[in-house]
Amino acid sequence: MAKPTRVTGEKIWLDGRLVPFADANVHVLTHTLHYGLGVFEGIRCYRTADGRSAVFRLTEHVRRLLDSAHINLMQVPFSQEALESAIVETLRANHLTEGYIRPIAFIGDGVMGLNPADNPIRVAIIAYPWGKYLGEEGMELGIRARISSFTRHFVNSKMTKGKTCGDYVNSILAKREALLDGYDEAILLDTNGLVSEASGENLFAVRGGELMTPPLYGVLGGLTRDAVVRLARDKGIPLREAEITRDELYIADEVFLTGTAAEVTPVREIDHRRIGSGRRGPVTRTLQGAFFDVVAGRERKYESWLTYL
Ligand code: PPE
Repeated sequence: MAKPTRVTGEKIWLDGRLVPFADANVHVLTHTLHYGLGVFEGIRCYRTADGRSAVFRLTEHVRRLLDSAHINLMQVPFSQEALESAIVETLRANHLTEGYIRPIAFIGDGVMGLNPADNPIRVAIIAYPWGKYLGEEGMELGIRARISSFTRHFVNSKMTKGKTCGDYVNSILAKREALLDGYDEAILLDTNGLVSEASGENLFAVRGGELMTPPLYGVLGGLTRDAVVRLARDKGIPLREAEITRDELYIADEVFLTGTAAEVTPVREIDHRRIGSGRRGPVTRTLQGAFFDVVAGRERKYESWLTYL
């Protein structure tokens, strides 16, 4: 399991300007703090093979942030272009050549109550180093997961295409339960009892050389998921969106998770059942390798996914 490290840095972008790290504070009446209506993103910047640095799928992440805001009736007072530049500016201001970027749009203070009325929509961008989300060792050996006792929100509760702050209470309950029980990660079932996603990652399973992943309607449209789908197609690996039961995971040859933070992480065990050979399988290894080639700028075909600093 990766040990959590305290986030520090030099500057944070807040409402249009860079401020010293220690000054990026908000009032306790911040509406989002009380009710959880805010939206965020997770983006990674990588050192590329030629020694430069590039943000992975910047445009699409900012687009998803604005989509999340739109779903939640929040009007972000910055354009797509302004936010993209602000992210690059924040990385530079923190002298980061590699790291994680967390933009968040939230509702500021003013009135209380469930109607946030004219409270300001505020935006912060934080950038900081973040290593392997599920541990260095997990990337190669695979992690241990449990099926959560918590159910993923029903699609008409969650608004699955939004990355909404409050939705993550469900993920935190699942994650902490898993950690307290000695696992690395939680996999959540939906209200029909079918596999949806992990606490902060999409999920893929492999059986008989075929790749399966739960349909988009019930899960976040992960940009890493999308990258893996395309890379699988390039490699001629058959893939289908499928309704997956928990026991189909138990008998899968391979299971892996995808996410900006988790990248491509193999799962070696679920609920004390060994998955396949109990270590990173060949399909996972191929797709993980292909993913790291893309983010390192070693794949011409996907150059357009990289925004160089
Ligand atoms: N599902 C969920 C619920 C989710 O939170 C993420 C990202 C994904 C799927 C994968 O999406 P993408 O990053 O576009 O491939 N989770 C973010 C938050 C992690 C955190 O602990 O904070 C992330 O990976 O940045």
